Amino acid sequence: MREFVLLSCVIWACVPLAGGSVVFDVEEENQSGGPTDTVRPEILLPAPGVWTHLGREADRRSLALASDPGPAWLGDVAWVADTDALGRELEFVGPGGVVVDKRRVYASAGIEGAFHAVAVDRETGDVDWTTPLPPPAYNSWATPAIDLKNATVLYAAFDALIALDVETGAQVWSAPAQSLLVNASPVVTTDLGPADRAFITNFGVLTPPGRLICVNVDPYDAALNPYQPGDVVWSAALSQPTSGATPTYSSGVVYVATAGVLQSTAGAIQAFDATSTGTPSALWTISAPGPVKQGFFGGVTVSEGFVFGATYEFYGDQLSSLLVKINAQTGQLVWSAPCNRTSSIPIPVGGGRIAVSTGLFPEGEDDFGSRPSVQLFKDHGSFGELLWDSAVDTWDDANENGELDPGEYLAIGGWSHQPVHRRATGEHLLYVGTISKNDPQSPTFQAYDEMRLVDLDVLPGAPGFVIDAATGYGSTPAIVSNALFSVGPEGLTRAGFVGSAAPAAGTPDGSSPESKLEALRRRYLGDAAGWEGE
Ligand SMILES: [Ca+2]
Ligand SMILES: [Ca+2]
Repeated sequence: MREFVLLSCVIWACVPLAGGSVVFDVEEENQSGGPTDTVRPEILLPAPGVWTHLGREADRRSLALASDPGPAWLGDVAWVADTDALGRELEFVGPGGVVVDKRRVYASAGIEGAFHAVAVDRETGDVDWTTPLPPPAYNSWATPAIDLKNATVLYAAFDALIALDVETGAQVWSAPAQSLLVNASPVVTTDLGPADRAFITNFGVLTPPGRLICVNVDPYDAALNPYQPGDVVWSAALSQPTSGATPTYSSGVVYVATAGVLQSTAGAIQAFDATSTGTPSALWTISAPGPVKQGFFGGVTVSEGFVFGATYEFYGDQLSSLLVKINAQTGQLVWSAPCNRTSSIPIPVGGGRIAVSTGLFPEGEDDFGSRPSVQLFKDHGSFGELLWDSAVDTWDDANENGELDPGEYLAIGGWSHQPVHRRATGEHLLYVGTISKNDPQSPTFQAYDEMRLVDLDVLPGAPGFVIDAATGYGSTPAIVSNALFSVGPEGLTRAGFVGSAAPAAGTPDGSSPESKLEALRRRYLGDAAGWEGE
């Protein structure tokens, strides 16, 4: 079913339808036993306490800082939002992520069969407003984006990018995307002064390929920004067909990864000048390398001058696809390494390592040769090396058939999921969900239903790798302060108590060493005081 969805997206033509302050994060010593990395500055997130994009920020690094650590225990569920103010059931869009500002969580849900934007109070779980939107094309699970400066939340819905007022849900503007929008999540800039922009790619198969759409989001200024909010400033043809091509932005440049045509034309990564007022040519274009024609079905991240992306290859096993590292300035390939198929965005996790959420379960009679896993890679500068695969490295072939069967390995991650890296001194942790296996009819569109916090400095299978686990939610999380927000089968869940509702930290009795979880919980709860309502 899932393969059909992507294949149909790629092969068969579909009817065209309708600046914040810079702070520095000092990378701590490599904890993995490899060579110690030099201390280097990173441009970091402009504001704690908000999560404005898929992958948190416009550069989509999926990084939660020590000041935004997430919940102490994944089982500390503060609330589950499952009905609107009228008591109508909310059917949240399955694998999609959510975004969070200081007041609300923004998500997408069906209400009585109609697609809606939904805003939920982040402290109480009450639904503040709902706004009907055009239906998602091909069950798109795009994540919205928040334009903090203009107080709007942007939804990629059917064939338009739609901006809603964060306070009321009223439509502020709608920009035509010239074709359908499928699984691509919008990005919005905050560092272009009077001329900030939002970007989205449309869905394009065969001919014509998809397009990158540039939309003005700032107020009209005759001299500095002669566009109304919602005006399309330009749209540029991409070099290859697109499906799920989430744009990423960093330092004036927009990056897009495209799918190509299955097995015949490689996908590509392209960079465009985000400040252009005329239709720009690509600053550079690089095709996915290798003899097998690989394609990108998700986004990329930009970190320390490099672009990381990963392909989804339709055939083969845990190493059928490619993780690539590209020089963001020149577009030159630095290295590529075999990885498991995914549309997830690779996550630089410190110590010169990159984590990727990958794979899927067999569906009914179809075994795609891939299993859900987190793969961790080491960036050696000129080449990349797979350090471990959480499925393969926890596998006990109990029935001795040479296959990774259910129950024989730890199942975490999935191709349609964006984990979150939680970094603090001496710690490299990952919040990661597990792709659903509960509905064999349409698992592609189901919410993930397990969430774990794992320690990337421990080998999978070794004691302490899984620090904590919870069931009931698990789709792409957003983390602010001491809370984690994630969609699950029952609704939108907040893990992490609100303010004074947090229980006192447990006190180790001294009879046994304090567990890592207990230590984390004690520190998080101590650190978390006063975060809510900042
Ligand atoms: Ca602006
Ligand atoms: Ca087996």
